[in-house]
Amino acid sequence: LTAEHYNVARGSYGSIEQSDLDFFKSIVPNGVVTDASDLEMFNEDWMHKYRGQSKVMLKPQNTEQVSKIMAHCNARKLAVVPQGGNTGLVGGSVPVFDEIILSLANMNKIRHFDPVSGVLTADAGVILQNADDYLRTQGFIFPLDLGAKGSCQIGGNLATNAGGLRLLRYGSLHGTVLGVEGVFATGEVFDGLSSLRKDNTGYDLKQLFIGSEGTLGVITGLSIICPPKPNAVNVAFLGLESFDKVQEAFVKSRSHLAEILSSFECMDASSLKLASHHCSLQAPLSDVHPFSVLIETSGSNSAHDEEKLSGFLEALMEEGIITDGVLAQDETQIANLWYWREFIPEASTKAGGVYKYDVSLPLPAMWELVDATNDRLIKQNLVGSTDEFPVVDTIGYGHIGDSNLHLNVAVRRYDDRVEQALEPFVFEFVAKHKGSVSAEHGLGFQKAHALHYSKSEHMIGLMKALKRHYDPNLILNPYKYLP
Ligand code: FAD
Ligand code: 2HG
Ligand code: ZN
Repeated sequence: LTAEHYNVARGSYGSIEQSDLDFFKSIVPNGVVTDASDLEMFNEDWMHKYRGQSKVMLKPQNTEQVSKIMAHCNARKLAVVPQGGNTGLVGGSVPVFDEIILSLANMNKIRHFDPVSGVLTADAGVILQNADDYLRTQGFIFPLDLGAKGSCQIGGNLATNAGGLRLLRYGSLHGTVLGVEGVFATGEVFDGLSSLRKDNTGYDLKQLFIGSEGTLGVITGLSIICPPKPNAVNVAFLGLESFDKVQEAFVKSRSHLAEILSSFECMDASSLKLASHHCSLQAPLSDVHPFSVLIETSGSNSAHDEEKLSGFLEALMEEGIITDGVLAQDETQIANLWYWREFIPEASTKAGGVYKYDVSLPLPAMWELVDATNDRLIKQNLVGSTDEFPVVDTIGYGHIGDSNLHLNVAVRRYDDRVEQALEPFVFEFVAKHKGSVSAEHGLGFQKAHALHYSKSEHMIGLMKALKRHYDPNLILNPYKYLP
């Protein structure tokens, strides 16, 4: 879908001229991409939902080049969209019109690692998997993990303030990131690569970059505190009959497993069925239960952790909280169990497209939203197994430990009737429960207009003032984030 579809008008930005291209080539001789076929995949988002028409992508190799590019774009009022791995799920990483794509892909070096403090300093364009692989060779791990780790970049993770699969254990990037190096829209360099754990000297300005989705500045480097690699990791996959039982299991897991609990993920039967439809692996349990939960523990003593986890599972079984369950016996089984959870986002796109909602809600209201959405789509005669119906299925899954639900409506094609059935219905439900319309994926293009469901006019006014201060010509990631 392009901008016309959404009735958005191009802002009064400059258009790229030959003199701009000459300037860019003088700054990044091998990093100016103008070939239309080379640009195609960077103009389209991961869901194949949003498509821009950028004619130029720039690939700087260092912060100084980014600074020169931004200063030029600011002077010429050329709009810019920073792009990492382009795995974002809210249409934030692709141009809406002809914005210049500023790719961080060539800024991909690990700069420094301190094995005493566990602080990693790296370029923003390092792929998350590469950062984690490197850290593992040093006996550490990256404190964030998510399904897109093979393509997303750590700078993109900061820009979206990604939450991921182990936030309940390692906390949010607002806590683990110790320093940011960035470039504001004007070209001014923000030299904030601290590696101090404690630093109460003044406003914590680096936080401006975390979760601002490239609307205030471009992240070029970061330092982050990383936890030691756990010696023992165990994973269990459980079948449960209701969401009430999921909540009981969660409460108990926190008290019984306590410090070794590292993940508590949940998916409903429709999610698993959709995944199994597109995957040849054998399902973890013989039946598909109304709810499945994946529990992971990470600790330092394998025998101790195994004993704790199996004792916990026995107790859940005896108390009738779980109906069935399996405990992975080796690394391959652990990977297979995780696959069932991590594959769901991809499976959700396979029929043709997907409408994604990523919300924070009080736990008891979570599956009320999934059921209400499903009922609504059925009542409006939009769901069916044949081609005349746009909707294939409505699925719910997510990070129970963080009260974060992913509501996905898998469709054969994008259809305005579906979007109208979903919005503002989903947002109003979330607002009624004082939740958040964007828990971890951000606002991007998709949810900029929905910010007021979670934030007051006063808050939005303050955000706009901040935006005007750091990006006076509004050239960074326009049409996104703020209404
Ligand atoms: P992009 O998609 O390229 O960009 C995302 C946004 O950040 C854009 O607005 C872009 O302009 C901006 N940006 C990117 N790099 C920079 C930079 N260096 N400086 C300034 N702005 C920048 N998210 C979660 O929170 N938890 C999950 O569990 C999770 N799982 C996912 C699983 C899959 C299969 C997929 C496809 C996505 C998932 N995501 C998840 C979404 C998540 O936002 C991204 O995967 C990731 O954080 C984005 O990184 P990226 O490098 O791809 O950024
Ligand atoms: C996940 O938790 C990601 O798997 C993606 O945040 C969720 O695709 C989604 O809706
Ligand atoms: Zn998620």
